[in-house]
Amino acid sequence: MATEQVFIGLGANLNEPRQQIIDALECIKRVSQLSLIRYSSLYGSKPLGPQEQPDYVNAVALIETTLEPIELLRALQAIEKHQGRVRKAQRWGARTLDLDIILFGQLLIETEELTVPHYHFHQREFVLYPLAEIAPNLILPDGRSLQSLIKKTSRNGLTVLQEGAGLPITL
Ligand code: ROI
Repeated sequence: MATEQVFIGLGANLNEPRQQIIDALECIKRVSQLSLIRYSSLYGSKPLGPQEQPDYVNAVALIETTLEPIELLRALQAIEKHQGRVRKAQRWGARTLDLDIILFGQLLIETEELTVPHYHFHQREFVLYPLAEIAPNLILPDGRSLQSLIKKTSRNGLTVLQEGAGLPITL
């Protein structure tokens, strides 16, 4: 497959969530056929869904890959599993690590396992603002600009926890 630019959303709210995100970025770097190009700061966000769970740490990463979408999904699921994610019955409950494919080049994918662009991301402040930090001029496959979505989405208490440069990662 040709090289595609892919944005990945990272989220965690259990077991030292900041460290979960940093470890996940390190793991992503080690996947073959994939390069980690850029990543956002770490953000603190209020839980979307049930409120009786801890705040989240969120970030977005840009990678380049020659993997097929389903192969990338499998690689990300392996990292989630490696970092102790157990899929629970409760929908929208707390999680040690969530890795979502937000955009895969300009592809539209709709299968049982994978929907790209990621459903609802265009209303989620904890995806849009980190995304804008690393790709401010992004245009979505449907022609909308990222900036137009941001204008419609409040920060909802989103805070920068740690500037990107604070991560112990060398690209
Ligand atoms: N809420 C926030 N703030 N961040 C997330 O990454 C996140 N992920 C989820 C649900 C449970 C929907 N809520 C979230 O999967």
